[in-house]
Amino acid sequence: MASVSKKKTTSSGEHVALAVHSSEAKSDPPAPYRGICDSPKKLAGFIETLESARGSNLLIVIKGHPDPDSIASAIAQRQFAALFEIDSTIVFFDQVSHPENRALVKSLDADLRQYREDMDLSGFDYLAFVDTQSPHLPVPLESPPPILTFVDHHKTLGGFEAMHLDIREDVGATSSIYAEYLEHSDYGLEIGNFEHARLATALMHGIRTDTDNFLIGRPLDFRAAAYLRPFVDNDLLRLISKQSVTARTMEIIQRGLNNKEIRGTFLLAGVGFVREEDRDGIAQASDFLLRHEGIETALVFGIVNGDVVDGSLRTNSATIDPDEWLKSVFGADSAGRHYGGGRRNKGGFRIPLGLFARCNDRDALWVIGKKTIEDLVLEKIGIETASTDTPKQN
Ligand SMILES: [Mn+2]
Repeated sequence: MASVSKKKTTSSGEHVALAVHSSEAKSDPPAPYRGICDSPKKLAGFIETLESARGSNLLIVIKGHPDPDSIASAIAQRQFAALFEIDSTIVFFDQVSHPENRALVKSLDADLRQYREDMDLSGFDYLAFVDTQSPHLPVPLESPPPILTFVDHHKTLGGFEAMHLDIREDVGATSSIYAEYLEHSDYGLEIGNFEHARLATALMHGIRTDTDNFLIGRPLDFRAAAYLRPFVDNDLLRLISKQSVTARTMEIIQRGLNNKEIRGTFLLAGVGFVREEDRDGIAQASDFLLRHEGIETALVFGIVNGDVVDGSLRTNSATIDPDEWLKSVFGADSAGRHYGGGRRNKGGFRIPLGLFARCNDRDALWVIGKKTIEDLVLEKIGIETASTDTPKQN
């Protein structure tokens, strides 16, 4: 297999790394994935084009509502351009509407500019388009500069020219094409480089969303993902690819909002009965309510599956250690197992209702459960407030 791809390299005469696994690498720790380059000519053209524009300034255009694929592609284009001292501005015209995409832009610190009337788009040497079918600007320019690069995976419409044109209809995401440029050029990603990790994460997310999480991925999408994998920041990827909130979780959050009790910087909310399969909604509600203005600690609880009080604590407080705090509030069962515990800024507890689970009056059961939790928590907060905020009485 390796010899075939090596042959291809030499015959094309391009110094693009195509080799896969050399025989000696087998015994060593696994080498980073190296795939086959689909289009070494396109890659060479891309690099040459950037070189020819060295020192210029570039307007990178995202058309339509920015989505993860177009955002990641634009960032990749900007990082490539920067290697050739090309100064790039990324502009988009339609609002970043989806909350997940707004979170993406924010967490990537992507510096995308939304077009405004007073923005002057005339001073750029070149334009670059990513992840779009046509190069027509929503705001027509009087004398549009040449198109430096046009990289896309939609059905090609033709009818325009670009110094570098790379349209691949058989690829699931434009991000995959940029990943191939990274993998097979001299400008590959490096482990431990913060910017590279962010770019890899953005590209991975772009590929995932455009391929329905690889369900409709094409070969290049999988190869791109395999290449990006070791550079991806897993925490960041998790953050930006958070699934949409389900309707039932939304309802739990709403109940939390309606029933919240705030004491100082502490928020406590009982959400009533929750189905087993919606248990995660309690944690999500806690995550959400922690964002309430002025709140440092949120604790949300409910009765799950009719037989256990389940609660979730989230805190930004410097003084609350969730593990210690939950253990001291709820204590342990007769076998010495604590009802709660946690880690740095989150924790949870589960208290079985035991015999009370057989109570047919759900309203009454909730009243007892809620009162018990509230009393314990408020007592604890009361003690803490008394010991930290108010001077001790003599
Ligand atoms: Mn796309």
